[in-house]
Amino acid sequence: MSVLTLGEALGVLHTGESIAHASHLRIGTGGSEANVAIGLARLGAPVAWLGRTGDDGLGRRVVRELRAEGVDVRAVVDPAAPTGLLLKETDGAGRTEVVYHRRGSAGGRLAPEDLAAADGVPVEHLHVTGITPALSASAAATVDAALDRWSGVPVSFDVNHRSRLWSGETAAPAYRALAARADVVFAGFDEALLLAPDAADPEDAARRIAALGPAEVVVKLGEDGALALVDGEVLRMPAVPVRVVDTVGAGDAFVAGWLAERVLGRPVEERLRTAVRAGAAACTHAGDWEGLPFRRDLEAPVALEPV
Ligand code: CKP
Ligand code: MG
Repeated sequence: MSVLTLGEALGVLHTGESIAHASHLRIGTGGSEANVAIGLARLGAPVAWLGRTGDDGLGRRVVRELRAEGVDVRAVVDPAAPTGLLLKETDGAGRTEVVYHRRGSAGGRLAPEDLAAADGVPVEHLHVTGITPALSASAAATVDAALDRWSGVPVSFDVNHRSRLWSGETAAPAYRALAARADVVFAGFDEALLLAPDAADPEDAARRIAALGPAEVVVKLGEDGALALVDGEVLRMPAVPVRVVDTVGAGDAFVAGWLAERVLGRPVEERLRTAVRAGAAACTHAGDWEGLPFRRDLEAPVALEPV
């Protein structure tokens, strides 16, 4: 049995300084759903990732890295478009600026027929994000087709609003529709407000989102930790303070932590604890996924010592 996640994986070029003056870039890979897949694999949850890549070096790198991390890769190679790219510059205080070069990319050309690449995967849970429907009409249709195809399995939806891809106003109805079909919704408070604009605070937002359908709503509050509403019960968890190198990928790590414990049948408190710790661990690395914890990292609090 396996989690299936689908979306666009990208090449990542990053620098610890302003890109206007940097002379060197480090190369890596990213893409929210691919990051979540790696996080799940590292925490011992079987997982498959499905997406389109270009017939190019970046695409081969994405596939190789995911495979090396233990993800069952179901890549559709698109000879007519390149693998997308993002540039990431980070200042000394961990503030990160992201620029996409993904318009017309292979990942954004994801189409419903690509779902056949998942044939044979024993899907027990489907994970999607709000990034995929922002990429193109066919990518949006693929998310809907996946929800139809695996309609019997639990679905998680990470809002992951990207204002560089679409406005909150345009995205909100799509997010509400996905939340209504999901069993688990993940959102930052700002994202939760796109789903529940009248919410007074994170708990109120979670309750309003739960009223759309999902039994589990998890609101990520950054330095203030996280709040989970599961079957009407609220649980809060403080953040783990760490030396922040780069927060990109922290949300995906959090999601992977929650989902790993969920599919392994662990209780709500354990899901939230692993999620918070995974999110913190991810902040200590410059790469989008390299800081994702293995089980032993969660058991060794020294790796996450407060600064
Ligand atoms: O919400 P997160 O910071 O965890 O997401 C990071 C990823 O897919 C990153 O790897 C990037 O490629 C993206 O989100 C994106 O499309 O922005
Ligand atoms: Mg996120």
